[in-house]
Amino acid sequence: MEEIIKTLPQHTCNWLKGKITMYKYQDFWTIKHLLEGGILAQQSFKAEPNDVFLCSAPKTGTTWLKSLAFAIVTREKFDESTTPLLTKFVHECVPFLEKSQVEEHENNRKNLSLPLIATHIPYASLPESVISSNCKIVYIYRNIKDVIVSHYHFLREGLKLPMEDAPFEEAFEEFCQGVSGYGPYWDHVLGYWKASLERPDKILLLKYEDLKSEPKSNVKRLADFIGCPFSVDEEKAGVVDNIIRFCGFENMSNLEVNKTGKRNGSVTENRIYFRKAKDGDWKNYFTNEMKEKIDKLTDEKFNGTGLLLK
Ligand code: PAP
Repeated sequence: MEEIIKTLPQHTCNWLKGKITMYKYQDFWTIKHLLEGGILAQQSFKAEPNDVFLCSAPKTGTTWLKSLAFAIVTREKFDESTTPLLTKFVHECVPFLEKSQVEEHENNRKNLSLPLIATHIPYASLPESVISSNCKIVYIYRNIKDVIVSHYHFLREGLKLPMEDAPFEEAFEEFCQGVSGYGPYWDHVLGYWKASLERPDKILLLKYEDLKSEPKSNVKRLADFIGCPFSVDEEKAGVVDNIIRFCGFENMSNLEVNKTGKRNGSVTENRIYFRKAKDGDWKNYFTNEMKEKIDKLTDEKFNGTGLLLK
């Protein structure tokens, strides 16, 4: 592993006081321990046809998608007063491919019959078995400007750097150059988007903003797609509405585990995954020049796709 990593292009993030170095592997950037986990997964992870992959670039709605999918697939086992989401951080309820061991997936499959696995790995670099097993993939993406702001705060807060010590303009420039978690972000979205056109029955694309504006139809789409559709009786009984409310930002960000907890063996506080969840927060950070620059870049990359990231 060290041998592979040594040969890769590196970038040290100056705006983070040099405390984070990213490595470029197979056309995407990430930090060392996630890269190691990703390479191990590429070498040894065996997907099964019933697995459901929850894929995303960082800060695009991963935590939300995981809670919704977890609540949907476990709804017969748990209700709102017994769900593990009450006491366990979402990212521990749904295993993360790059961080977990093969045994963890096997235990989850056996004990909870949980088919969910999350990853940030771009489509082209997924372990080969994810494609060959023909398992389902849900991909969430979000307005690039809000992703940039969310990404900025997440890295900064993870290192406990105050805003005055972490210049946003530099973070912005770096993101524009493609150096962001699993970036370039455009390529991440395009990879899953193209795959969804080729395999529409296996890959569902959801947009963060759509999930917000029309939660019910999108949550039902998600449930249908992952093979756990809501029955008419469930809908009448308010099960869909309850899942939307429970997994909503207001409720999740106020659960004790998400306010004060930390992940096992991690110094990162769970609360940094729940910041504002506001559409258009970028307006508080971007200058006109920044807006024009990112819009132009996005237009160039997405020309002809019909995808809207702005
Ligand atoms: P990750 O990829 O590191 O797991 P991810 O969950 O994708 O992070 O992104 C976090 C963003 O989702 C935060 O956005 P913000 O910085 O603009 O506030 C976070 O607030 C938002 N978020 C977390 N949970 C929810 C939720 N239940 N509903 C809506 N947005 C959420």
